[in-house]
Formats: sequence, structure tokens, C-alpha cells
Amino acid sequence: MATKVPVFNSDCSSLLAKYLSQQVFSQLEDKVTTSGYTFKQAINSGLVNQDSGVGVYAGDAESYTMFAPLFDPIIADYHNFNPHDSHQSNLHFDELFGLNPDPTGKYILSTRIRVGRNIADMPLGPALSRQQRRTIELQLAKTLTGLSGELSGNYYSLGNIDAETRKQLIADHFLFKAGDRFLDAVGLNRDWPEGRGIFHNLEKTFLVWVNEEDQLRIISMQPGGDIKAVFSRLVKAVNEIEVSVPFLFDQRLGYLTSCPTNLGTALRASVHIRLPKLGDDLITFKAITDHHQLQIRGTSGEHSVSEGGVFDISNKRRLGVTEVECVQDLYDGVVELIEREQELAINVDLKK
Ligand code: ADP
Ligand code: CIR
Repeated sequence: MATKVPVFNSDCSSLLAKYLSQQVFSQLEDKVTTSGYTFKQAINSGLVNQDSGVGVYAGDAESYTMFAPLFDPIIADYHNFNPHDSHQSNLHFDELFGLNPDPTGKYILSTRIRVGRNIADMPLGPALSRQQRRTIELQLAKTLTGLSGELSGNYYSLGNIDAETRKQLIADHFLFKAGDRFLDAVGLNRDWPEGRGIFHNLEKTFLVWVNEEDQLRIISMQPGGDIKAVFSRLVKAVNEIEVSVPFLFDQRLGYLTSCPTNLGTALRASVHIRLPKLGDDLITFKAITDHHQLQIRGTSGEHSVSEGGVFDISNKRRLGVTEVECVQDLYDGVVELIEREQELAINVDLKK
């Protein structure tokens, strides 16, 4: 007799719960990829963490074909991308329309754009062996410390950073947190902290996270709202790293990442923006972010809350849109958010 499909809590709204039917579960439950990644691992995070938005992770490129009866509808739903759509890249930052949506610096505290990348011919993080993870760290440390000019910096292995410095780097939004329960449930925290680390230049405007959720998270960030400057530095870094590191890429799905939300461009362009009035009017706030396909996160990143009226606003879609379009989504949405925040502030003043 077939095993019964897992039951989800009544308030679970993950994409896993939405698309894991009995038929899909019976078709996939015993499947294992050639790197030994099982379907049960792929869905474990969403089963353990019923507050997941998505709930699944890939362990390798093959997960995206072998588990397609579940992954394809999740990808289509999240990215608004149907299985016959194709993915195009455009890293020509000069094609971005607009420079700084907040030239006076009243609203935007900082801008950050990151892309996720993984290495060709390697499993993704959830299925990496300890030795493979160590090999990747060595390879990346060598490549990154060879960069020059504005991109030149140092690599710090996580185990060698003292606790106080690590805490400060996290508080300053430069370093990933430890113990993420979503990653834990898919085996992404195995052998922690070994093999993980951070590279950054002196100014901390260019950073690379090594072996967190993806093997590389290439990050460009700086105070203020100059989105184009941040984007152009990111493109320069990605192009230089790619000369020595072959990235895992798929014709249909773009850059492959362990979380399906990052497929395609794997790009998240975000601002930390102070919007206290909109923060008190979530219906208006959500209407604008939904219209521009933006996501609202808290001040300390995913699954965190907003502090002091400061929100992390970023593009939601990453697949089936180019890098320029992802960043343009953010730019256009932020312009409208600032206009609305200003109107709400005037209305409050008039009522006084
Ligand atoms: P990711 O961006 O890799 O998907 P998170 O949402 O966890 O992951 O964010 C990682 C870190 O980057 C967090 O500390 C978050 O606050 C910080 N961050 C994101 N956007 C910005 C920004 N525009 N300015 C400063 N820090 C940011
Ligand atoms: C979840 O399902 O909530 C986590 N696995 C993270 C998903 C990616 N993040 C996102 O869409 N905000």
C-alpha cells in the first residue's frame, strides 16, 4: 500500500503544502539522485518548519529534473514562470533606468545586491560531502584573494573569526547568521563552522559568503540609495570571479541554487528603507510591493521583524527576468513607496 502523503498544519501556507499531492508524493517518495540526495531530504525543511514560505531545497542539478513534478509547479508559482518559458541574462548595468531614488538620503539607509552561485560539476550545499566543502573553500579563498583594485580584500574562515567580531559582522548586516532552522533541516549546517567563511574588501562594499546556503553569495553594498553604483560593482565582481570559477548553469533555469526561489538570476536587490507611515498602513504598503513584485523582509533579513520602521524591500522574481529587470523592479517600486510615504506624512500633518 502506498505511504500516505504528509499532513500539514491547518495554517500552513507553504508552496510545498500547496503542491505535494498524494499522487506527486507516491511518484517521488523513493527517488534518490546520483549524488545520494533523497526526495525526503528535499521536502524535510518544509515538513519540520511549517511556517515555511516554500519548504523545499535541491541537493544538486539533477534534483530539478528528478523532482520536477513537485519543483516545477513551485517554481512556476513563485516566479510566475511556466515550464516552457526561457531565461535570459542581461548584466548591462547601463541599461538600468534611474540613478538614485532618494538623492537627499531621507529614506534609504543602504542598498545591497547579491547573487547566489554554485560550482559546476559539484552537488549543491545540501548534498556536499565534508571534503567537497573544504575543497570549495580553498578554491574560492585562492580566487578571491587574487582580485585587485576595489575588489581586493581578505578571506576569513568562519572558525577563525572570534565570537565578538562575528557578532558585530552579523549586527552590521555583513555576515550570515548561524543556526538557521530552515537550512538546518536540509543538512546545510552540517560540520558547522568548517568550510564556511567570508571575503570582503576593506570598505566592506564587496563581500562574498562562502558555503552558506549557496557556495557563493556575491554581494555589493553601500550606504545610501545609489542602486546603479552598487549594481555596477556587483557585475564587475561576478565577471571577474567567473573567469576562474565555472558556475553551475542550466539553459532553462539559469543559475542553479539550492533554494528554488533563487533560480535564474539568483539576484536579490534590496534597500533598507525607513517607511514608518506605510509601516502603519500595511494594506497600502502591500498593494505597492505586490504591484512591483517586491518582497518585504525585516531589518535583519529573511524571517526577521522590522525595527524602527525600517524595512528590507527586494525583488521577488528572479527567474524569467533579466538582472537589469530585477533591479529595475526594485527601483520603480522604491520610487512609488517614497512618494506614498511622503503623501501619508503630509496627510498626518494636515490633520494636526
Ligand atoms: P539574502 O539576502 O542572502 O537572501 P538575508 O535576507 O538573510 O539573505 O539577508 C542577509 C543580510 O543582509 C541580513 O543581515 C540583512 O539585514 C542584510 N541586508 C539585506 N539587504 C540589505 C540592505 N539593503 N542594506 C543593508 N543590509 C542588508
Ligand atoms: C522558506 O521556505 O521559507 C525557506 N526555505 C526560505 C525560502 C526562500 N525565501 C523566500 O522566499 N523569502
